[in-house]
Amino acid sequence: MEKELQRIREAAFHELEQALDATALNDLRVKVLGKKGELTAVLRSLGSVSASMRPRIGQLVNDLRLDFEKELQAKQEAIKEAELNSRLAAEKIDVTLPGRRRELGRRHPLTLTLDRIKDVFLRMGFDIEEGPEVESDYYNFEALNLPPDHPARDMQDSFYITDQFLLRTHTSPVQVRTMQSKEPNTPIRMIAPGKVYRRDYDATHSPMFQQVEGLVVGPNIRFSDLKGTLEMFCQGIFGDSVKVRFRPSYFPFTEPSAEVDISCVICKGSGCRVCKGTGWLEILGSGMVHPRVLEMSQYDPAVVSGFAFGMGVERIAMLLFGIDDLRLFYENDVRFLRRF
Ligand code: 2NL
Repeated sequence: MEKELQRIREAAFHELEQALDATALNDLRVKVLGKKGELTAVLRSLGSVSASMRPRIGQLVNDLRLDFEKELQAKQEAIKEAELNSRLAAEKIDVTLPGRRRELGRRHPLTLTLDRIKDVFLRMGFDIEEGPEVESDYYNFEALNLPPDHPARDMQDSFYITDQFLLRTHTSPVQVRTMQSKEPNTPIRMIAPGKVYRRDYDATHSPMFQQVEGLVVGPNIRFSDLKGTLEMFCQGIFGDSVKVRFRPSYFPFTEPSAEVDISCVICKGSGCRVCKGTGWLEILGSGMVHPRVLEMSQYDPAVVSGFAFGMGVERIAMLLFGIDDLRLFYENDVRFLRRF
């Protein structure tokens, strides 16, 4: 029996040394001291030991229990301390390390361009109006004097959502809504910037692009007002030395209509690849508001007249920054975006 106790003692202390964590220690405690443990088994078998030996064995069991408990507790504390130390080491922060550098963002070239366009018109006293991107057939086409069979209404060219609703193909409906929100014949001087949608995609067309349209209505608004305003606009964007010319054109919502060209910003008019040798670049469509368009929004063409215009923001940005592929604006390649 004494030998058996000696073996239990050696094994228990050996395993105690090997134990690496709290779980291993607890397993060992149960194995040695537990109700079904080794020491309990020895006490149970005390009956088979001679009465003279019993006190000695009992003493040995008690000594072993006390020694083991003491060591076990010491080891438990050591493990707890080691765990705490490793957690503190993991949480350690080197306050002398340099900070992480944050790269500054910058504005998108289309935002820069649109801000410049808005700024030029704000200086001329224009208001900025916005409206929904999902529009009804009525605001997008009908109120603009586009007959039901006009090719611009084709399902092939527009994103229809239902029979009567579509993604707006220009921002003109914002001008129509503005006229209809006012007392008839109230003077208006506004621009409508925003996203528009057409079913088109190549190097010079995107299914979503940005447009700025403008509308000026009031008593005695004449073609000379259109010319003066758009000339001021072109010089405000491209510089005072830019030349501006007006060419006859056609839009269903204006009569007469004119296309606006500027002298080529690349070759200054001598002819190059960008202006296809002509020395001129087309940048705006414009015209005097068609009497039918005024009437449909309760403005009386006998009392007021007006002019309107429209331009693509991407096209102006391409000319301002010398960009040759419109798709670059939407790819968000940081090497492109960093240039501005
Ligand atoms: C272009 C041509 C244009 C208009 C837009 C307009 C709006 C109303 C009444 C009359 Cl409410 N006209 N807008 C007029 C002429 C041309 O845009 O080339 N856009 C990119």
